[in-house]
Amino acid sequence: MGDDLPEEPIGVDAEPADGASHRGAFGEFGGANRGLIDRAFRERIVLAGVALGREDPDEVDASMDELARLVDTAGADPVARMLQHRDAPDIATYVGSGKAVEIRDLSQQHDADTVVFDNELTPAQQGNLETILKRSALDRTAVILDIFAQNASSLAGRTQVELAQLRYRLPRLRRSGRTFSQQAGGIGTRGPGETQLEVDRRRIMRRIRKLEKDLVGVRQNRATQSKRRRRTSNRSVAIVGYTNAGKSTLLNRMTDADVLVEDRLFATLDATTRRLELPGGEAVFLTDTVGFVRKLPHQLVEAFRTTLDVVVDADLLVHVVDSSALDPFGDIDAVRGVLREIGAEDVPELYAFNKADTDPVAAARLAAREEGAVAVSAVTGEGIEDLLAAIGRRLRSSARVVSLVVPFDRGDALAMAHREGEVLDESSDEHGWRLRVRLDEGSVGRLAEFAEEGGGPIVLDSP
Ligand SMILES: Nc1nc2c(ncn2[C@@H]2O[C@H](COP(=O)(O)OP(=O)(O)OP(=O)(O)O)[C@@H](O)[C@H]2O)c(=O)[nH]1
Ligand SMILES: [Mg+2]
Repeated sequence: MGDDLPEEPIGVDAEPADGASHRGAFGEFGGANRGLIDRAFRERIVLAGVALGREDPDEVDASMDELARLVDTAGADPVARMLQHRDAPDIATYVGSGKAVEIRDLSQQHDADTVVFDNELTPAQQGNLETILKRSALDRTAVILDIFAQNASSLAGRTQVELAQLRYRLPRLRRSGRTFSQQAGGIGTRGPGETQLEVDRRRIMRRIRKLEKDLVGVRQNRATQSKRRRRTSNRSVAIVGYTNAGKSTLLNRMTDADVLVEDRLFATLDATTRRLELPGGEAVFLTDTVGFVRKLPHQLVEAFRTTLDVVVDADLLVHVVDSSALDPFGDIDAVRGVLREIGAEDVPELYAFNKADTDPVAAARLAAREEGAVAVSAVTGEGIEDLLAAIGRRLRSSARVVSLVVPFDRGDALAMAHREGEVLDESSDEHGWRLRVRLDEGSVGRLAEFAEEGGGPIVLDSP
């Protein structure tokens, strides 16, 4: 057993702190087997947002629309929304306290169990709001975590989601004042005079440490796999984009991958890699991975580092955009924001404006605006040949990531690698300095003698 928690769900039976009798269980964390939301019935949810200072009203609207989709995906019904304009958030309650009372009345009118805020709430704000609203107050982060928890299927995916959930829960323990298990801890964990809260907190911290340790192992395995791939001369292309843009459909269309496609946010949480042959005969590794949204919670991005490594290390990103979306440029900005956050902003990017079958004019117009972009339909196959050709062209002209081993007496070569390339990773062992560097073809040629020799089997990620 070691550090493992017992399997019983966490906090399901606890009464709401204020004793209010609402049906909603949305807001309760249920551990690995249970999401945030009670799907025994569709909870009714009021959406609340704050437009701060000079925020663009269209963007605020787009963000609220997206929140409505997120709530729907999580399995609940958005029944009303309320927006407040403020210069700055209220420290205690995010919205003004008068507004909070209005939101309570609106929730009563609509018989809503829960209010979801479009902005990240501090644990204190969440607690204060629940006291005023007399029902659960959640934020966007909690909803996204809930969807992720429902969709995670692989071990790595589940581990990453649980880690993000627990990190979210930890500072919120005090607020709830709820005991999350009568049998917490067991022998040896409950010292004299120790409160349930401390026991809960210690258990969660122990579990977090265990998950972090597991992820280090997963990450090392992935790194070994990607290193083996890199030893073949095949280059690595990652499909990125807004959730539901058609990334998995595109991977399936271009390779024989059999990745789950669904009209649902965050259908994919794991990375799947397949070999793809370009028209010139050159082979590349193509990877499909998790999609992004606006205001993707930082702790989730942090927790998904393992899955997102492949994006950071790619030679080229194919950025898939749903051309029939309401605000494709807002989607693009959201994706670029996450790419910056994970340190992938310098990886060359090729736009694929997808779903051209639904709106060919919009797709063509969007593709015309971005250098080298292609309009495609992953469903009909239209434009795919152009996309393959574009990938080949971009790879030939762009920098690639290579592994170098530079002997200690070749400081000049080390300096050259730093000067001409972007060093992603540097360490040393008995053979010399080991680097992973992004270099253009000219520099690859100049440093060719230091390229790491390789062999070994190529291991593909399991689907
Ligand atoms: N009409 C049309 N629908 C498409 C196209 N590509 C994908 N779709 C649909 O869009 C929805 C989402 O497709 P996915 O491939 O699952 O999208 P994704 O980007 O992988 O989404 P996540 O994994 O959830 O982030 C599905 O209903 C697809 O059938 C396309 O070219 N045309
Ligand atoms: Mg997908």
